[in-house]
Amino acid sequence: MISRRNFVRYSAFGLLLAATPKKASFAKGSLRRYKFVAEPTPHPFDNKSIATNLWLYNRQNPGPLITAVKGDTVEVEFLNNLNQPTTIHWHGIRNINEMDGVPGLTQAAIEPGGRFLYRFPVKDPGTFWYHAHNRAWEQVARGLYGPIIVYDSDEKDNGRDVLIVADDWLMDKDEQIDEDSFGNLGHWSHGGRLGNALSINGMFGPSVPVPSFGVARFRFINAANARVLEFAFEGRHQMRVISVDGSPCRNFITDKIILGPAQRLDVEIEQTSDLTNLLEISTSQPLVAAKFEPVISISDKYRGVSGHEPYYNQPSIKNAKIIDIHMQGGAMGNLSSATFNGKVRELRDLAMNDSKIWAFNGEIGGYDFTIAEAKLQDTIILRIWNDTAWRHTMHLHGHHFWVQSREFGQKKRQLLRDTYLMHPGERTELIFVADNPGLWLFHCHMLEHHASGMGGLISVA
Ligand SMILES: [Cu+2]
Repeated sequence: MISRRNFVRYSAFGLLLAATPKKASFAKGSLRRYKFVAEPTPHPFDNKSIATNLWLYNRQNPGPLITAVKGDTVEVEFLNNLNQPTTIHWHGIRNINEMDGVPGLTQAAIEPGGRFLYRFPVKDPGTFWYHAHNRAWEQVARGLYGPIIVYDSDEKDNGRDVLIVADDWLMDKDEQIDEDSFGNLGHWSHGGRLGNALSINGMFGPSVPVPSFGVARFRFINAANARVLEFAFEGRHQMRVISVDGSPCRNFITDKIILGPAQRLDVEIEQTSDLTNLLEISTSQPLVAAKFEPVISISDKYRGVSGHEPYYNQPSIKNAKIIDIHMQGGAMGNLSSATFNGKVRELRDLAMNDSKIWAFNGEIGGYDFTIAEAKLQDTIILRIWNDTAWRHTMHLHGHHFWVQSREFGQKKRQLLRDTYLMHPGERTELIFVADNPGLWLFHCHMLEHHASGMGGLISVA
């Protein structure tokens, strides 16, 4: 297991990041146009080390920030200048199916040199992100992702939004992406490909500008392949969680947050003048993830999200359709054989010959594996048992689900999410109204787990 997190060298370099987006003051229903090019790009993570060869959108890590207002349409003219096919998935956006960016399911993969026009409405205000979805375990690990902020119609950024995009990189001794570890079965059968370097907004240990006083809203995004991150403000300042995965939640106070891969959390801090460092505390050795750089805010006005509601309330489950999902597999698991392409085979054989390690209900998942067939407007309960020795972040495309979250300590919290961090042995129910027609993926967002069998389809017709 690689747990070296060589953070000493990531001391602050005083590099200011453009952490806050440009003022958003466009009218409701605007067309928000972007042009993205994916291409190999050398990227300096700090101003000491040599550049690392990454694959990036528009030569940036994170990729360009997309901002929009609820009700807008986002358009991204995309060119693939990589040497392998790719697609872009707009994570957490309740998208139209053919814009969801899943290769071989909602569109053909975009070949090298190929173009694709993504165009879709954004219906929900909140913090979202986008990332490559072909060979995601490699393409995301090489840097292909970026943030999306959708404002509510009565909101705008006034310099009090602080974006924190966190990633976990596995680097070799030459400060390059550790390519030898791609496809490593040890990683795939354990907790995924864990890194040894933590970036915030594309930098190791950067200075992040925050308003010098008053309230601020921090938008956290975990872009890591597999690492579950935990953050606290040095001095254990209290924060108010106001939104999860782009859905306003019943606010709660905490002094630390947990974020599985692909999850987002928005928190408010009452008084930014108290802030010094952002700490990552998931290991026994807390790391300084970023230092805060006070800047004079352009405004002392701040409008919170109190009064904002999730896009739907928890539905009645009286006539719900229950789908049982028994998750098995991985190292130290109890799965000895599973069905793959219609044939029952030993797990050892599947692992060695096909890199398949995880199963739902005894079947290795894939794009031809249907978990559930729903009719439009059905209420669905995914009754899941994580019968493995590992955590998993279960992500549903095209919908958000209600869950009694056990992610934040003892108290259960009723949350509307698109990605849920499940603990080993946990049984839970993900409840949603199937109101978006199409074929949608349901999969673990530890990207190596998905590639090795932990995923399937929910059809909504
Ligand atoms: Cu998983």
